[in-house]
Amino acid sequence: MGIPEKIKELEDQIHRTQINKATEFHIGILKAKIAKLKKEQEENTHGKTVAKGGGTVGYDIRKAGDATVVLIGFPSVGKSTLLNKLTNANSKTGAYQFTTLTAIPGMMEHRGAKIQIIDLPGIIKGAASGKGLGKRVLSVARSADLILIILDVFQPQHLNVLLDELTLIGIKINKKPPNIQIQKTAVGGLLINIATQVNVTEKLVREILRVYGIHNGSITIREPDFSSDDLIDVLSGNRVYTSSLVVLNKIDLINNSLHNEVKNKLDVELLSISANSDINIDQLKEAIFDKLDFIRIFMRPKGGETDFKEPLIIRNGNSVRDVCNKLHRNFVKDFKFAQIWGKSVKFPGQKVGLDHKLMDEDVLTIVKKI
Ligand SMILES: Nc1nc2c(ncn2[C@@H]2O[C@H](COP(=O)(O)OP(=O)(O)O)[C@@H](O)[C@H]2O)c(=O)[nH]1
Ligand SMILES: [Mg+2]
Repeated sequence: MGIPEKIKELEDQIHRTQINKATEFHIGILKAKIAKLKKEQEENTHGKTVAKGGGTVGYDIRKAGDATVVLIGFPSVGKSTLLNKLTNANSKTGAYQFTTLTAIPGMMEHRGAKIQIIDLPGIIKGAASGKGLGKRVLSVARSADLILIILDVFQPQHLNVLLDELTLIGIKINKKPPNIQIQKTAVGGLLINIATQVNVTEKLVREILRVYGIHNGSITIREPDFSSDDLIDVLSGNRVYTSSLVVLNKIDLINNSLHNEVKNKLDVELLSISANSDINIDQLKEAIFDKLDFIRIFMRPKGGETDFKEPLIIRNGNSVRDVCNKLHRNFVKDFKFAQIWGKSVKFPGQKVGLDHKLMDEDVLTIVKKI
């Protein structure tokens, strides 16, 4: 039996099983087996693509700017119109489906940050399993810092389809990676440490690890709402965790009461805009900027004056190393130490290393070896 058939059989087993407390254990293991097979399948097909023509999966777009945002939505919801509105790009728009057949990047400048925005061909139900250009489109989304989900006011029901497709390709929206640490060892059996009150039994954790061939090592789970799915995600190792923003477009075409009705039905945090009538475009720029969680760093050359005029824009959580990489490719190699004045240190001028995490408005001096 091939991998697809095995997956199908396990999925059928799940469908036949009633979901309740008594079957939780059984279903957890079935899910782990499916995820493991899918991972194998993914690795196989990837290997084949490379062997065939050295081609890459996804569109060959070079990341540029301080962060990358992708526009995801069904055909004709207004993605290209919006890209043209937000950036200097000129993406073809049209009242017919599939006007955009490739990925088109543009650059948006906002509050000193350069934000790359990528317009993608529309995706439809079944995209993750290869319908239309879906798989390639979604693989671009995997590398984005923020996903803008664009909806047409007349088709709000697309939201769930899009979320499902993103999940299927391994993109977890607005979720943090589960707090689970796994350390494999060669011998010694399994040490399972569940630090939080959870519903999953140690036995299930053990069995899921076994499906993934882990028989020795230690696992620490500190995830408050831990479920067996979280563990499977970590073991699959191919999930990405991305923030997203839902944008409702074409609100120029509806009245207030219909607008409210749509918003209530969707029941998610969203921003309503009109890409071609210029409604809430500035608010959207602001929302994108906020979601990307930028911080500003002021550089001070060694022994010189701080440049407060042109801050360096980085993401919250970035380290001195990230700044070095951004400034010059040799900076990490030549790095001796850094000094910081600001919120991320205990005293002004404190010396720090490459892994030190910066905070908004830190003043930073990088001292090189030579
Ligand atoms: N009324 C209205 N039409 C829009 C709006 N945004 C886009 N459109 C129109 O919707 C059609 C599809 O737009 P396009 O940007 O090509 O959609 P895409 O396929 O998602 O890239 C075009 O005819 C646009 O002019 C909007 O905010 N309001
Ligand atoms: Mg388009």
